[in-house]
Amino acid sequence: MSADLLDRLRVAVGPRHVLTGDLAAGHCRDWTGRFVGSCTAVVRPGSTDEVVAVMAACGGAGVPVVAQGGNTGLVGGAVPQGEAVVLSMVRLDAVGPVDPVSGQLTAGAGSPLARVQEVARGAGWRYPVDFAARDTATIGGTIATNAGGHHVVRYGMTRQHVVGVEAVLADGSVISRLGGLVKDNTGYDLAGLLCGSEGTLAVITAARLALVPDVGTVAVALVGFTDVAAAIRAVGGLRRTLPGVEAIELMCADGMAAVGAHLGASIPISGAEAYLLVEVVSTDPLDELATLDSVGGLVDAAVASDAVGAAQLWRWRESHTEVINRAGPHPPHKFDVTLPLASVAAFIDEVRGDVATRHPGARVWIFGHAGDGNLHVNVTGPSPDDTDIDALVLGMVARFGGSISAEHGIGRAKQPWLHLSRSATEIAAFTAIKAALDPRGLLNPGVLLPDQRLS
Ligand code: 2HG
Ligand code: ZN
Repeated sequence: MSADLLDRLRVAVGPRHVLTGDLAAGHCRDWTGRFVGSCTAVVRPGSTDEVVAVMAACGGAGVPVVAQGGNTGLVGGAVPQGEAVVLSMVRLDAVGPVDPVSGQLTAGAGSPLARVQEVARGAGWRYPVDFAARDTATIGGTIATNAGGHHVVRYGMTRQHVVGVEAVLADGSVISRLGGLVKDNTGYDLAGLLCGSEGTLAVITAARLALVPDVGTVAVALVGFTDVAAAIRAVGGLRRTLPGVEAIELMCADGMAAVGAHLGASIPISGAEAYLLVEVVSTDPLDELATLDSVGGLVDAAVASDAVGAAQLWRWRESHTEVINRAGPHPPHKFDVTLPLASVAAFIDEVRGDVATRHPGARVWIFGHAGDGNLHVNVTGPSPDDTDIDALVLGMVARFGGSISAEHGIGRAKQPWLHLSRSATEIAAFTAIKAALDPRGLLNPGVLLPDQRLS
């Protein structure tokens, strides 16, 4: 079967774009190294027609297809298993042009996020979805996970910016809605459905994206607080008093110390137990940030209003993922969760306490997007397959009324825990949608929902 399928794949995309063996290995593990799988081959289609041909070949052989963008996801959602074929989207990377009238552009699924941001800026617009993996993460991946990032507090998640998509369905047919109509209430919103579907319903090949005007200048403040509770209490006031606020990010003292050691730099302010990184974009961002003086629990603040200084302050936030991944002894267990904002401080106390009791050698790292109540709880120490730690943290999130995934998706990491955030009726509806669009269960099986071929 495999040799025959490989032949068909070579015909579909050209022999140079069918990778096997060592060349495919890097596509079979996630960025953290926690999730490792296997595949028959990695194929790199160069057009939507080639994606269709790959789907036909894999469908004919009954082999699963796993779409993969930059492979920067953090829940194992793009890690193939068994004999799956990885559909690497990186060659579908055409971006633009920007339509100056509507402020929209069309991007291929494999376009790096940073490239889309750059093309938008070059035309006086911005694509506001942004996060540290911007150079590698692809537009298709950000849509498949409904990515969030730093600017959600002002601009919302990826779904808010997707006007339409082109996608190949499991049977090889193509849906295409790239005309850019903002108002279009003609039935089910298929683009919206594919946002956050994690490659389980269709393969996204391109998207029409809505941009926002690139106006104002940026200023960033690193603000130190006496403790996490004070930092979280400040969030509502910051949103009310800073009309141009674009990001309110949380960091803790232990994470900042580890980042400082990694960067070989001293934290720009001292004496704080918790930090908020606050970004403002407006006509006079420094004037807005002057109001910080009156915030309760504030210890000190460092402000940057030029691009270099702002980037330096952002390094303190954006380096967390890399530093934690190196902390060892194993890749971290990553819990991207949302809590009701009022419960964030109590949750952090309890999760640190319970992990210390049940896993004495483990370290808990917490940072995230305070403006959205989105915490990135990382635990290092437990081995990759230790599910007790997953049960502990995610169970606690559910008890606090939170969600077990804020912005990374469910993937493989949280598939067994979906019931903590979704009712049996909701999961039944998900299963019915999956069965309707992918009746043979060949699209990313085992991600988000159980592998239906096994039931
Ligand atoms: C971020 O906000 C990303 O930096 C990664 O969502 C979070 O590494 C993480 O846990
Ligand atoms: Zn994040």
